[in-house]
Amino acid sequence: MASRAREMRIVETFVDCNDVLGDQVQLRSRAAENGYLYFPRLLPVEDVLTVRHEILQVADCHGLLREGIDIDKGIRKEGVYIDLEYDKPTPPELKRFYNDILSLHSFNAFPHHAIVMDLLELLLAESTFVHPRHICHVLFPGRFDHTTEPHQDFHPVRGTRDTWTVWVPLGNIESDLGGVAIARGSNQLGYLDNEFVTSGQLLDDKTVWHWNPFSCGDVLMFHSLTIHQGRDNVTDDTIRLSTSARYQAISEPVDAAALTPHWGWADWEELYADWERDDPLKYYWRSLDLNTQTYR
Ligand SMILES: O=C(O)CCC(=O)C(=O)O
Repeated sequence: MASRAREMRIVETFVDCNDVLGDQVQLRSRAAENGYLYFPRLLPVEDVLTVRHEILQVADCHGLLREGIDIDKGIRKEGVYIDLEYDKPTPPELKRFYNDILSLHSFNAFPHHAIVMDLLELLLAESTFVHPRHICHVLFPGRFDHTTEPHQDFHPVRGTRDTWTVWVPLGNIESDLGGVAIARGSNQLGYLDNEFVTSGQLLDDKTVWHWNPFSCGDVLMFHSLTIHQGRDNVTDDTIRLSTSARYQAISEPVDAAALTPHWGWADWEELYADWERDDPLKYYWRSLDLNTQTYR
């Protein structure tokens, strides 16, 4: 199975930004230069592992994990995978599995982590809005045609260009699990034709990619114009889990689609079915004065 990711000839490690964590000027300067900010071990490991555990419990309930092994290891049942079938109807079992993840309270609360919100507020210097469309990335081993191809998030996300994606590995991601790589400085190229980005035509062998294995607690955030791609999961049997959420200044335009659940296989009412009736996380964006636009 061919990978959808572009081959990376030049790979350098991410620039560690923990040294400028509270410094708005330096954060903005690194962000403008590289298109991303990387903070190793920023989040408490236990906060990340709680979300990981609950997602793996869902995977276990759906019969995806190998029996007799600690579920937290994320080992798939032999030969089993669940993902989109291109050019075919979406398997109903994938919809049920993914909607069960999107229903988790911990999963929905995670992007609001105070450490991440404080960081974004400093960077954006405004009240920050986190899109409720939180995404869980589940990559099964050997499913190389499901490795995320190079793209700019502005293409699917729209709204303001000054939107940041916060990508968090749910657990350690060693080299063979892959993770996400950044085309360094690609944010400076502006908004590009998506077809040329995904096909790799705009990238060449001189593109400098930043990537390294991730540890649990790491946070990688990148601008909406920054080209990034997944790396293949070449393990024999381990599922790669990560999350991504998008942040912007509350006064900037936001696409109405960003207020809906990812993939649209369920609506919020269905996803909230087992939550407390008056949970403040439910529909939290409805009480905010958003600049909502419809782009399609
Ligand atoms: O986790 C991945 O494999 C890809 C993540 C990604 O492309 C994104 O968050 O925009």
